[in-house]
Amino acid sequence: MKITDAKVFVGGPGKNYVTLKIMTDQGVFGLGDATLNNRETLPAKYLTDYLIPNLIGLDPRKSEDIWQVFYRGAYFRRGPVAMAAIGAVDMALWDIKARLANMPLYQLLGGKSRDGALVYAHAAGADLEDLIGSVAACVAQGYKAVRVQCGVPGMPTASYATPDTKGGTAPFITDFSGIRPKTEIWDTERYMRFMPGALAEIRDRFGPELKILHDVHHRLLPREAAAFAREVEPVGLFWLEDPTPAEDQDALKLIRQHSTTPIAIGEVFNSIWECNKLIEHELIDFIRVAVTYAGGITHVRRIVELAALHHVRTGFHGAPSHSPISMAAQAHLNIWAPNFGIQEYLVLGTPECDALFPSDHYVAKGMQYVSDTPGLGVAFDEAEAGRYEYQPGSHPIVRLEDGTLWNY
Ligand code: CS2
Ligand code: MG
Repeated sequence: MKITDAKVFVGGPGKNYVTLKIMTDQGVFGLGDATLNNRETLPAKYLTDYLIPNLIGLDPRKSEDIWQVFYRGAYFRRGPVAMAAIGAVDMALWDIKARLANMPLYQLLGGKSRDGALVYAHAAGADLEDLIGSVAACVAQGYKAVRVQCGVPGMPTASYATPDTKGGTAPFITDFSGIRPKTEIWDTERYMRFMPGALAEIRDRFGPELKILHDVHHRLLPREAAAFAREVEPVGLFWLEDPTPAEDQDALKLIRQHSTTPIAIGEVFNSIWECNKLIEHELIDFIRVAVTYAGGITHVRRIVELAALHHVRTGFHGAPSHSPISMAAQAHLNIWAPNFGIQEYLVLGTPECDALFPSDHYVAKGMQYVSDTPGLGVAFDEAEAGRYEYQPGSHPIVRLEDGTLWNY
């Protein structure tokens, strides 16, 4: 069996999804997602210029060897661009393998460990009252877990993932007015004074059953993060996400020494080498990697297996930047992983997105259910894809009031 051709499509409804399709001489094909938010053309180029020419003629069933060749053979290893491109190839090869076996992917991983996988929705408000309305809307839809982000009084501009005005919807991160980023202003002191009380108020309003998550988005220094995690302990958060940047894996020790608030980290990691210490030293509770830019199913499964040895549960990234293809790959991992925790899930299901990526996976009452369609269980309508093209966009950057660049 041989790979005969592969194509890359960039575009989609409101997002630049990077979709890979690998064809074989037996008519079976596979799909992968290489979307890297606001850098989408780069994994696409890595695929067309290097990986695809090297794939032609290979046996698509050798997914492990192909992964090793692309990872080690590059000499310069890792990084989000290469790992997103390798990840897309890997997903497509697993899709082919499972289609050949005539089984849904989760059967090849070890079968179902649960009927449905818990997901969390996003709630956001320009102020606390606005946020309470947004949380209530999620609860009314049956979500059992909600990430809450709130505008901070006196903060010079709306901060991460909060709407500028009341009643607004939380903005998608990408600004499609161009590739030059807008600037948000951040003030740690205002945030630290306000947010613990806001989280406590959400707990009071919605009671003990609701799983409350909060994303600090790398904005605090390790000492501030430790103080914050300790202060919010009475709220009983499901998790506190990215309290401080984790490039310095040892910095997380300080948080652990001062607090038992569960910590979730990893959405920006591309490999096991960025989280092995966090996992082995049990400094986090949830690992947030994504199959897209952490090297696909082959590599993320390795991270999940390491995490399982250390009581670290999964909480894969699921921002709307991921296409339904990688969300499906994650859904199969979630339904199998013995150490599954939760899945971030943003309603992708616009009619346009469903038309481009038809699938029978679904979310009901805050749980995700995986279809038994062989493979990843997602199709790709190439005629629909022809309606879209790449739109340049950017993430904001963050500065302090005096102009110092800060962490987005
Ligand atoms: C966020 C992301 O979902 C999350 O937890 O941190 O939305 C993140 O801002 C984007 O993926 C950046 O591209
Ligand atoms: Mg996050």
